[in-house]
Amino acid sequence: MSPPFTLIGTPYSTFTRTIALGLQYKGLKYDQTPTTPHADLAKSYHPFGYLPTLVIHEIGGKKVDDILLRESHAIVRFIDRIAPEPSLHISAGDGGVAIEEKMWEVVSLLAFLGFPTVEYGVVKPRVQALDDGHPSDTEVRVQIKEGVEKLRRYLEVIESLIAPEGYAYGSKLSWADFFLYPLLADLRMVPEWAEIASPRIKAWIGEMDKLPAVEATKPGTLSAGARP
Ligand SMILES: N[C@@H](CCC(=O)N[C@@H](CS)C(=O)NCC(=O)O)C(=O)O
Repeated sequence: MSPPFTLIGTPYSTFTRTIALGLQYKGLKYDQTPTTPHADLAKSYHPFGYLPTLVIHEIGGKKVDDILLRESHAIVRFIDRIAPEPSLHISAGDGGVAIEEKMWEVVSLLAFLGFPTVEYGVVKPRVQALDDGHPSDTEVRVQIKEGVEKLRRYLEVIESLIAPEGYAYGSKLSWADFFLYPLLADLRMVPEWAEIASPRIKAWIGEMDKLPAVEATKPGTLSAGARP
């Protein structure tokens, strides 16, 4: 029997991995169709060729005409509705926050600013240079200097918004962790990680690494040595 969902997107894509982490964590069965952004396949699922799209074949055991759900926030809402447990939400007090919506504040900062700051500012140019053998290490450091500083400040802000230990909200795993993990797992693969990642961020990623969902979604990612 084929699974009720198909996740469209290369495992290398950070947003795709966020959704894969959620599906895995909640025990939802899915196939994954790898594609890079803006490839014909991606465009056939997403009106702007972005990743991911979740193709819904079945809801609650009932077959439906395939529904294409795009945009990670919409997909997360769907996943939460059909599989509320185990919850990836927080409650007031978790990680010291006053209200539960603080998790969505961080998710939004990660989704809208995290990708350009981590990936375009640092990881992609650095990986390209490592793969091509040029520009040299010295040259690439100059090229991404501004991006590295921006990322350092960005991560300081994120760190100021999360709990001092454990997951982003202490003992409560949440969507914030699943939006942050793919970005920082990529960052860990480049030399800038050692300069930028604070002890808190390193401890956080160490906790995340222990999750079976993290292990299950690793193949095909930069941290597994893959390329898109
Ligand atoms: N708003 C989208 C953003 C998704 C996104 O940026 N995905 C990346 C891959 S990880 C992408 O498709 N990028 C293509 C581009 O930036 O042109 C969402 O939340 O799903």
